[in-house]
Amino acid sequence: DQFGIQESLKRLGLKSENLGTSTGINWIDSGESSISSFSPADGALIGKVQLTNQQAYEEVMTKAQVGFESWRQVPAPQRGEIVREIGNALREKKADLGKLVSYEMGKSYQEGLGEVQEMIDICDFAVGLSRQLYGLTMHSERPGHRMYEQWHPLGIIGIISAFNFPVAVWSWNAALAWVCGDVCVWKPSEKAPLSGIACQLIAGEIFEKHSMPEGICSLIIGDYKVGGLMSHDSRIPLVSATGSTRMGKLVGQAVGSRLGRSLLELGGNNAIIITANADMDMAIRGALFGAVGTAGQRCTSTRRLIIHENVYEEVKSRLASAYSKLVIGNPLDEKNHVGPLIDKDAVNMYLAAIEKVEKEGGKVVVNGGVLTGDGFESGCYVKPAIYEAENHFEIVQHETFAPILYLMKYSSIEEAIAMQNGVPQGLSSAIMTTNMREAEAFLSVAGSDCGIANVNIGTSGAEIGGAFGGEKETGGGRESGSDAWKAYMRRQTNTINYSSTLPLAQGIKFDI
Ligand code: UN1
Repeated sequence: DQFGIQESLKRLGLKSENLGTSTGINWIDSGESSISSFSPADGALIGKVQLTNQQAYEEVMTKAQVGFESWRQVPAPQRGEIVREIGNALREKKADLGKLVSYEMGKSYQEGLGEVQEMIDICDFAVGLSRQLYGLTMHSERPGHRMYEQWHPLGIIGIISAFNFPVAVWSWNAALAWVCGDVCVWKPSEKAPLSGIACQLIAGEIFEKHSMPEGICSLIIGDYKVGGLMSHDSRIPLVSATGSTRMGKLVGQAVGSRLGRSLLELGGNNAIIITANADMDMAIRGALFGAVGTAGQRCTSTRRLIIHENVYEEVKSRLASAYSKLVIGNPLDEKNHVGPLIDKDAVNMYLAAIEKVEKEGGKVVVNGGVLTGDGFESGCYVKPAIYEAENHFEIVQHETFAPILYLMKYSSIEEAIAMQNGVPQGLSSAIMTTNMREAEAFLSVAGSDCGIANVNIGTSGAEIGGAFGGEKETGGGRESGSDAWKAYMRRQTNTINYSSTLPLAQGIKFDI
């Protein structure tokens, strides 16, 4: 146990067999079979987690309904105080949780720590927000009348999260939902369930310490079928789902058919435009981390580089030389830059994408391939690859969750922006330039159509203070900072008549 994994698991309260389904710190035995969580880092079994069935789900939902009845009555700043303590508990457990995330998901330990930091940051944000759930007041057209709006909690929030950010995405939703007065039912990815259980224990203990109802914070385990229980459940007014566009369409349609709300955070196909006026050191650094960080498994990963023809060859050769220096290996070993993909299915999708881009006419710049031998026994380690491709290629139009970067050439900024926008997804985008006209054109009404548009920063690594999400097939949802909290509340407009007559609005006369 070179990296102290077993001690971390113990400190986080994880066992080799875990019940999974829980309300607060109370486990529900569903009697179902278990799923096994294997580490893509070394292929070892980390632990087993029991699946949630319909009956266990019903138990969770009943507790959640009861929990909401009292949680909504707790003043928002007091709810914030509890979220503050959850943030502090995460500070204490940062190293252990970061290590588990790295080991279970395969991202580097540094990125595992970064993910826990995002959780701490959103807790801090939510604490402040708990005193700022502002509504507007407006002037009534009638004398002796006052109008204002207030924000009330929605109820039970269903959270479906993906393997690539197995814990942070939950926290962006849960921390906001809790200060808003909602309760949460979370289905973490079935590919990283132990990280979910660790978080459930951390938050559950804080609610328990404050004698709060267990149903404020619940966990269910399973695949899309268990997620489907939530999508179809009209007791859940909002389902927040992060994952593939395919999954998002299923969730969005199911929730929409009952006229519920969904907050969708789906695939990206993010590009960096590198102009002839770019600071080239920054452009290479930004593209490199964007494309190979998290082994290309962020929804914000850089998938396309749109490069001005005058600097195309320079970018291509500098990137190829940077790629040759990448060290691939165990994500817990801090000398390595790139860890494994999540599982063998992901490896097969990576290989299929490489085959496809070659078939469509892509030209290899840096060869990919699956690594074998010492240290790569899990079969999940792949080499980050670069191809010259065209934007209209079917594979380029598609999000492949792997480190494959496509290079393309442009000559005018308008053309570059059209290429950047010319994909079905609309999450993140960036331009590398020191030229003010280019930067402003990219940010203008005729510029990037994405939810995130950066200048001289790569496509990944959004801070929690901004609203996070994207357009088109990315699903349109916004979570995390800015006023994303409004999605977790219902707005009520109140008109109060303090006069002694009852005039009708719009000047309507109605006398008898
Ligand atoms: C995701 O990949 O689902 O902007 C989220 C980033 C991170 C979040 C990514 N803050 O790269």
